[in-house]
Amino acid sequence: MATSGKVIRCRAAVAWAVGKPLSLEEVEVAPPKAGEVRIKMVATGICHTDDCVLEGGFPNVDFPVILGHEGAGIVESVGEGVTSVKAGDKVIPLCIPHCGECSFCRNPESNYCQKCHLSEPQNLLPDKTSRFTCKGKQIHHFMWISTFAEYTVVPEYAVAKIDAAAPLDKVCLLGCGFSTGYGAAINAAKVKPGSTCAVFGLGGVGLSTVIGCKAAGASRIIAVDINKDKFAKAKELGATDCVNPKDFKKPIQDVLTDMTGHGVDYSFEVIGHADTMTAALASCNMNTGVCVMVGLVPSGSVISFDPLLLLSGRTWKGTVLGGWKAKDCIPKLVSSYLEKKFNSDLLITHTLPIAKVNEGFELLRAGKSIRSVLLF
Ligand code: PAD
Ligand code: ZN
Repeated sequence: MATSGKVIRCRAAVAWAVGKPLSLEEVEVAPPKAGEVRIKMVATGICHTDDCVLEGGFPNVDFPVILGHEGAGIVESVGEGVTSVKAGDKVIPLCIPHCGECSFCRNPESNYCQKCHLSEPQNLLPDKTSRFTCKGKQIHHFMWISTFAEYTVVPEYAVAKIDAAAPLDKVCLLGCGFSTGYGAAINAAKVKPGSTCAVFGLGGVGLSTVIGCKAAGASRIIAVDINKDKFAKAKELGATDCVNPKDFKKPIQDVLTDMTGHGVDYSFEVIGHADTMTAALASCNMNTGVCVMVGLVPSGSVISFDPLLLLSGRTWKGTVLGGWKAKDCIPKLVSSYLEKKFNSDLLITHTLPIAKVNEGFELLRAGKSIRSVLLF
C-alpha cells in the first residue's frame, strides 16, 4: 500500500487525563516494527471497561492514552517476520493476546496468555515504545490495541484474521463484549441444558451472557438489573424472568433463593461491584452452584465474604474474554455469527461517527445504550 513504511496522520480519540472527556485529535501513527501489524480501524464498540479507565480504576494505564479494545478493521501493512496476517486482511485486534508459546497458552484449559495486561503493562508496545504521537507528545497504547484510532499498531499475537465476508461494523463486538459474556456461560460456567441461571447486570456483556445461557439450553434465565429499561431486550434475548433488586426489601440473593428453592445452578456477576459479587455468589445453590465473576471491580477493591458460602461446595471463579483462546476462537465466533448461530446485532443500539465518542460514553453511563458502535 502507498502508506506502507510511512508515518500516517489520522484521527484518534485521545484521553489526556482521568475524568476528562476524550478529545478528537490528529495523531501520527508510526509504521509497524518487526512482529507488529498496522491496522486501519473500521468500527469500534464502547465497553464499560474503557469507562473504568476514565474513572481511574484500571491497573497499568498511563495517560495520555488512546483507549478502545473492541474493534474490527483491515490490515494496512505488516512489520518484518509477520506471517499470520497480511495487508488487506479483515481482522479483529485481541484485547487478550494469544502468544501460543507461554505455558498458559499451551494449556488447553486456559485462555489467559502470560503476555496479558493484568500481568504485564500494555501501555507501550512490547519493545517499550509507542507508535502514537500527538502535538509532539508520546501517547500511550491501551491493552496493546487502542481501537479508538483510525490507524493502530498491535503485536502480531494480539490480532486475528477473520472471514472476508464479515461486516466489520457488526463483528467488532466479538472483540470483547459479546465474546466475553457468551463465553462466560459456555466456557467458564459450562451451563448445562435444563439448568437455572441468574445474570446480574444487563449491559452488552451481561446480555451476551443471557444469549450464551439460552444457547447452552438453560430452561430458566433470571435477568437482574436496577434499570428496568433493560428488561425488554433481556426477554427478547432469552431471559424468562426479570428482577429489579429495588423492588424488594430483602437482599436479592434471598429473592432468587425464594424464586428457585435452593438458589440457581449458575450465577454471573456482570456489573463490577464488590457487593453484587458476593450477592451473586450467595444466589447460586450451596452445593453444586457455580458463580462466575465477569465484571471488573476498580483496581485495589477488596471483598469480604463468609467462607461457609464455599465450604458446602459452591464454586466461585472469574473469566477474561469468556475463556476463548483469542487468536483461534475469535475467527471461529465470527464464522458462527455469519452462520447465524447467534445474533449479536441486537446488542447494537447506537451507531455514531468517531467524532461523537463522548456522546457514546454518556449514553452508556445513562443506561440508554447497550452498545454504541463508532465508525471511522
Ligand atoms: P454496562 O455498564 O453496559 O452494564 C452494566 C449493567 O449493570 C447496567 O445495565 C446497570 O444498570 C447494571 N447495574 C449497575 N448496578 C447494578 C446493581 N447494583 N444491581 C444490578 N444491576 C446493576 O457494562 P458492560 O456490559 O459493558 O460491562 C459489564 C462489566 O463487565 C463491566 O464491569 C466491564 O468492565 C466487565 C467486562 N469484563 C470483561 C472480562 O473479560 N472479564 C470483558 C469486558 C467487560
Ligand atoms: Zn501466551
